[in-house]
Amino acid sequence: MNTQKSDELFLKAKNLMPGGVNSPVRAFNAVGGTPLFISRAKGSKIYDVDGNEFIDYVCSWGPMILGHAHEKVIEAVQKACAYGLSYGAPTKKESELAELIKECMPCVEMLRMVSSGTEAVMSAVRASRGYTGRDMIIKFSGCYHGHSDGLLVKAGSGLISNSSPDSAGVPKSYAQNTLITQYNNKKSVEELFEKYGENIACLIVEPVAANMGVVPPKDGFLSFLREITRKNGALLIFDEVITGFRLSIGGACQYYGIEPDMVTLGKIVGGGMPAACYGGKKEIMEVISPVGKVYQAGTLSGNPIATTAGIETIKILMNNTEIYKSLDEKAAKIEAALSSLKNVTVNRVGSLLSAFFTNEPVFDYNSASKSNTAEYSKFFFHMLGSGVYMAPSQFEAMFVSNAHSEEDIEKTINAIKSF
Ligand code: HOZ
Repeated sequence: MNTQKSDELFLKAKNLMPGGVNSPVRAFNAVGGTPLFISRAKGSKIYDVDGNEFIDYVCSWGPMILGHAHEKVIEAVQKACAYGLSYGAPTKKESELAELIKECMPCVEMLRMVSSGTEAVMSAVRASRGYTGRDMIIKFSGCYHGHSDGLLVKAGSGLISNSSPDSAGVPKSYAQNTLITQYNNKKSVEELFEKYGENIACLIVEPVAANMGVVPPKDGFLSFLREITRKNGALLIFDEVITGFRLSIGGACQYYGIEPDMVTLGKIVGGGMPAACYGGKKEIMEVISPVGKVYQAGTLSGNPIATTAGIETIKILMNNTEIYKSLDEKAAKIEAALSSLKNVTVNRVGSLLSAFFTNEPVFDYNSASKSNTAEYSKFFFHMLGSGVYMAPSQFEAMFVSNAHSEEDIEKTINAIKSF
């Protein structure tokens, strides 16, 4: 495969941006090699600057559920651009988008638009603290909730409360209020509530973990989280940046039939453009300024172009919910092919899936970490060479879109089987 132009652009970019990229995983460090520089995308395909074509299973890390450059979305965005790109003032469209989200996710009685998933989670956590008057939060090892200081925290050894920063530049004091526990492990959650229950503002969880590879919740785990948070007066926050509008029109809340107190949604509410939101019960959301005392603001929040793309995308999904069945069927075929590989464990929920290069079950961060990342890297380059673009890391998800054709799926399956 000729990658000369990508290689040249990467050399130049490395002098301009840390690692040549604007988000670390794009640098291909986890698989080695040089990242492809993308020039365009349409439907199920993504094209690099050297003219190579790939079937895309990154889908901009999820939101391109309808495929790239969907005609209706692009048409609406182009029309909206003519009316101005940003006002920093309220628009009718913000309420239109909020109403659509509310209709799909009834637990979201009120919401606030922001620009990224990181911002949504950071603000939701602040709201939970403002609402409960408590400082501590619980997160799970391996669940990723963006890069705000209090969430870039890892478990320390020994004491269960001994968390530490997971990035240079995060003060130890920020880590102190973030309690880390194990995904799918009820006992570890109970221990934290027993010890710190009165100080815990919220428990935040990816209802299907998708940032340590895809790790589904065990039966009853999410309802257990619902019960224990309620019992202890803490808020349950579902981080649906990845699962929202992907597992079902009502996200993981609908898929698993659980009603969290708050939800965070990302990129998909902007149809892939920079938009995100957090929302929940009205009583909780009314702690946010200017009604309440929790401050949060942003010029680009509710940006008219991103809002337009979000409205169009969500409307198409709402009017065509059979898409979810078809996504599930396509992903199941890929799952079956991946499962035929030796020493591979496949986890899948709907159109989200991961092939872990380990023959042991993967149910939390420790079990995911046992994967053979060198083998994943070989697999990644084999797929790339076969015209299939997957996440350049063992610990990211594979996303199937409505634009993936039967032919795309067949080609993907053949590429998997020839590994
Ligand atoms: N780790 C992010 C996805 N889970 C990467 C986003 C990006 O590089 O665009």
